[in-house]
Amino acid sequence: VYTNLSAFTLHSDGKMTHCPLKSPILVGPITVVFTKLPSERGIVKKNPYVQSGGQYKPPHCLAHYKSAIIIPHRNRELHLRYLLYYLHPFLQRQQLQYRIYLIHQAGNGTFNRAKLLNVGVKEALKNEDWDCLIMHDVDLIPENDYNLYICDNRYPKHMSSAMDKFEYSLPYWSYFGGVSALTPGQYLRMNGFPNTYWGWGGEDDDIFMRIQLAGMAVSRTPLNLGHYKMVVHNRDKGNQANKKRFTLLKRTKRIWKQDGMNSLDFQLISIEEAKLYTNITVDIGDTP
Ligand code: UDH
Repeated sequence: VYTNLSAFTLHSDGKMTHCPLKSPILVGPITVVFTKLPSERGIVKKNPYVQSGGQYKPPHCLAHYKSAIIIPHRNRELHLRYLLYYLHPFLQRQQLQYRIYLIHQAGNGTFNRAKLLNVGVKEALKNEDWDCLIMHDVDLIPENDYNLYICDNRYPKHMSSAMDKFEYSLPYWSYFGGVSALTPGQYLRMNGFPNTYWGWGGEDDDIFMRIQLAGMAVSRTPLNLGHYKMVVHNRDKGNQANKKRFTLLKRTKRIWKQDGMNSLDFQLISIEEAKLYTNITVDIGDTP
C-alpha cells in the first residue's frame, strides 16, 4: 500500500490504516549543534502538526505506539529549547503518537528528579493509556533516530547508553541515568521511582536496584544507537550533590515497596498546555 511517503493511507471505507511497522522516513545519525539557539516561534513553524500541549499523532496513518515523554525541569529554559527543536521532528520521523510533558519543580527547594518523574507518570496516565513512559533529562539530545522512543515489553530500557560526556560509552555497567523507557506495567511493578533522593545523584542507582528487586532485568539501547549529546552546563543551584545517597542506597532493598508511587505526595500548582509541551508545575516539598 505504501508506495511513497505521501501515500494515501485511507481505506476505501474511510478508516485510517496503520503506519508501516518500520518508519520509512528515518534518517539515522543526526548532526546536533548548540551554536544558535532556535526561537520558539521557529520551532512551532517547523512542526505544524504538533498540537497544543506538545501532542502529536501522525496525520496520515495510525501510530503503532503511544509514548509520553516526561522531562524533570527547573530553570533550564535554554536546554529545553534545544531539546524541543531536535526532539519534535525526531519523534515525528518515528511515526509515534506522543506528548511531551515538562514537570516543573516550583520554588527554590532542593531539586528531586525521581520524585518529579513519579509526578509526571501519575499525571500523564490521566490523559492517555500510554504504551511507554520515556523519562528524559532536558539536556540530552538523541543523535540517531533509529534509537526508537518505544518500550521493550520485557524489561525497563536504558536508552542513553552512549553519551558524549562519557566518550560515547557507559560510565559504569549499572548506569541508568539520562533517558530511559518503561511501560506503565513495569513502572508500577517496581513501585515507580524513589521519592527520597534530594539533590544530585543516587536516584538512578536506586532505580537500577529496584528493577532487579522487582524481578526484572535492564534492557539497553545498543551503544551505536544510544548516542546523546549533552548541552554542557555546571551544577545547578539547589541541586548540590546528595551526601546521603550512599546511605540511602543501602536501604533500598528494605524500603522500595514503601517509597515510590504508593507514597507519592505533592501539590499540583498548574497544568498549562503550551504550544510545544504540557507544562505541569508542582510543589513536591523539600528535604525533610
Ligand atoms: N534538572 C533541572 N534543573 C535543575 C537540576 C536538574 O531541570 O536545577 C533536571 C534536568 O532535566 C537535568 C536532570 O534534572 O537534565 C539531571 O540533572 P543534572 O543535569 O544536574 O545531572 P547531570 O548528571 O549533571 O547531567 C551533573 C552536573 C555536572 C556538573 C559538571 C561540571 N563540570
